[in-house]
Amino acid sequence: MTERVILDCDPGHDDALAMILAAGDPRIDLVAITTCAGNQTVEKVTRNALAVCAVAGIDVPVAAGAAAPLVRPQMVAPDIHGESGLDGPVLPAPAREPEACHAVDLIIDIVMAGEPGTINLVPTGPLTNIALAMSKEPRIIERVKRVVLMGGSAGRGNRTPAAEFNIVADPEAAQAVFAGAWPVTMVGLNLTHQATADADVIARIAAIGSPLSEFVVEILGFFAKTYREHQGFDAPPVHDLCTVAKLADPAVFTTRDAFVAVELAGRWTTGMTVTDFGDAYGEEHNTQVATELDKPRLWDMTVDAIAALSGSRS
Ligand code: PIR
Ligand code: CA
Repeated sequence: MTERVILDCDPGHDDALAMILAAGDPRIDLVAITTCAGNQTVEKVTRNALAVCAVAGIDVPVAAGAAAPLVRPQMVAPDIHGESGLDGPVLPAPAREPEACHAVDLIIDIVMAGEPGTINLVPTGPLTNIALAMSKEPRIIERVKRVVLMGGSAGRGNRTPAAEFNIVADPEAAQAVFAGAWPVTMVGLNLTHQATADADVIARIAAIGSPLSEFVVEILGFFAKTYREHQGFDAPPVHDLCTVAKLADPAVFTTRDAFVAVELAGRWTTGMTVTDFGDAYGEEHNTQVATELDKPRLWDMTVDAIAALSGSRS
């Protein structure tokens, strides 16, 4: 059985890896890619998504979405992802045009046209498109199989001490998604900081020896540099990749149920994903929170996916 996925992303170095795994892993049926302003403007991240599709031979609809958060001013991340949002490799010309429709409408159409309980939403950027889709067509909430999102943290943040970028970039949207009556998996920094692309992994990818593997090595090279300079990491954590990996193989990380809410009114903590594994607030546990990563499993499937899209075997 394959998992049907709509990937809602803001590529983004780790988003690009998520796209590649979603397209290259036989256990995932990538139905569409939608984009949201986040790491860069929606124009830039949509262009980047199309460029990744061209390099990787990904042939699915790509629709551009929200250009700005629901209520707050826009926040981008050029320190980590560069001015283009995907600095490092030379980006090829897009091989296809974006869809004429808005990402929100594409999400609604696909979910409403599919059998109930068959479509997974995988957001790897701010949650603006997902929140807009929920309010425009609330019936998607009971039809979606699961939301597996990269965002938040059960511990510290990265944009601020309390908050992770994707959540603090549009906290009102994130709160709506966590509060929705659908199954949510939070793949937060407490998990994704375990998912580093170490030297051995980069050597395995390079050994595939294809234009795509070279592209991935260049992506990881740039990401490694900014993560070293700005976050003090020895190797870059490939956050977004972990969401798709979970749907390909649930054994890739463990989860614990918790109540998660997004702080919307904090003086210093806005965008924090307050995670109650116990019963401190007396609230029903609404989220499966990612906890322990099986890192070899993550990289084995990722190397295999890159090799599969390269037309060779690893
Ligand atoms: C990564 C991101 C944004 C800011 C930093 N410092 C690092 C992007 C990644 O694409 C990922 O989806 C998420 N946001 C991690 O915070
Ligand atoms: Ca992202």
